[in-house]
Amino acid sequence: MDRHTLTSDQLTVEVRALGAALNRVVAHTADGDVDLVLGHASDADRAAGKFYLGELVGPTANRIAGGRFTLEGVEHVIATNDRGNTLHGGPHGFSTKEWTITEATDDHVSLRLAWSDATGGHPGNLVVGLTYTLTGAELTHVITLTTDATTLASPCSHPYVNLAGSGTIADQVLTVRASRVLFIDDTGIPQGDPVDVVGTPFDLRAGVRLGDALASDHPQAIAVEGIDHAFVLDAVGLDGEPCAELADPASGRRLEIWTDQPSLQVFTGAGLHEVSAGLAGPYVDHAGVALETQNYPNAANRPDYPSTLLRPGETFTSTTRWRVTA
Ligand code: FUC
Repeated sequence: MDRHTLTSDQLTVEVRALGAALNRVVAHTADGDVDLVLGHASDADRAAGKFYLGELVGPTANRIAGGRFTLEGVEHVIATNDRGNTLHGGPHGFSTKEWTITEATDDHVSLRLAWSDATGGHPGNLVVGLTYTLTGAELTHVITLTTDATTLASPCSHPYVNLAGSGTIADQVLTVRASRVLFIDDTGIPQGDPVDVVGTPFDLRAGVRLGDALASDHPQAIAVEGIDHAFVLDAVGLDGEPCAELADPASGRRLEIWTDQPSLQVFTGAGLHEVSAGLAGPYVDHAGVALETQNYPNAANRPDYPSTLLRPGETFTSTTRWRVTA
């Protein structure tokens, strides 16, 4: 089975075995069906792509500086794939694999991947599980990971959202409950301590029109054509205030997100025009905003960040919940 589709009155959700990708989220609205996430028309396009549309990336989401880290006194050098760094698990990461769909019902789909990195040098034989559950207008995903040797575990789902269903996200309003952000060097690696967002274009706590963030003349925004940064979440947890909310004022559609992860990487989609075979044809730059619930980037090399270490006998888990109002 290469895919499975979940349905409720409010949403239709398609998950692909290749990359365990959330390939489609369709809202059933009064105006008809609207695609809320970016996806690929075919798995051939997905295999050729480099934007990780909806994929489950890992073992470590985001970047590991220089592809190097030390675990229990042993230095590991793993394959790199992004300006000298390892991005989203490297060239042979979870998202490049065909996962096995182990359970498929009307309201949930579970996938499993046994992964090791014979050529890339990553430690451990890992077993990853992912379950998407659809309940009405809520879509929850749970990731689990175990290992037989001390390793790094910080996988995440990499969906790009566009509540308008087409065009860019410029007129959509993003709220992120984070009073600190990680500023980055010119290869995307966080530098220094988390920075207070007050007085910067990265203060998203009261909601910001994404077009304004794209047009910002802040050096951190210019460098990535908008936002490609990890926000240190104030609101962590699966209840209470959502950590983030995206709203499309024109249609009234909204997405709220809760997570148990400590940060949210926001990527406003510079370069997406390279995806020529999206669900509905070619995408344009900023066709979606990636909202990635994960640990801090490069935590493997930063003892001051929450640890991504995983030992045999332990189970990593990560849960994220979406609620769509359409
Ligand atoms: C996000 C970004 C990266 C990269 C990738 C496709 O996770 O942090 O910069 O472009 O998506």
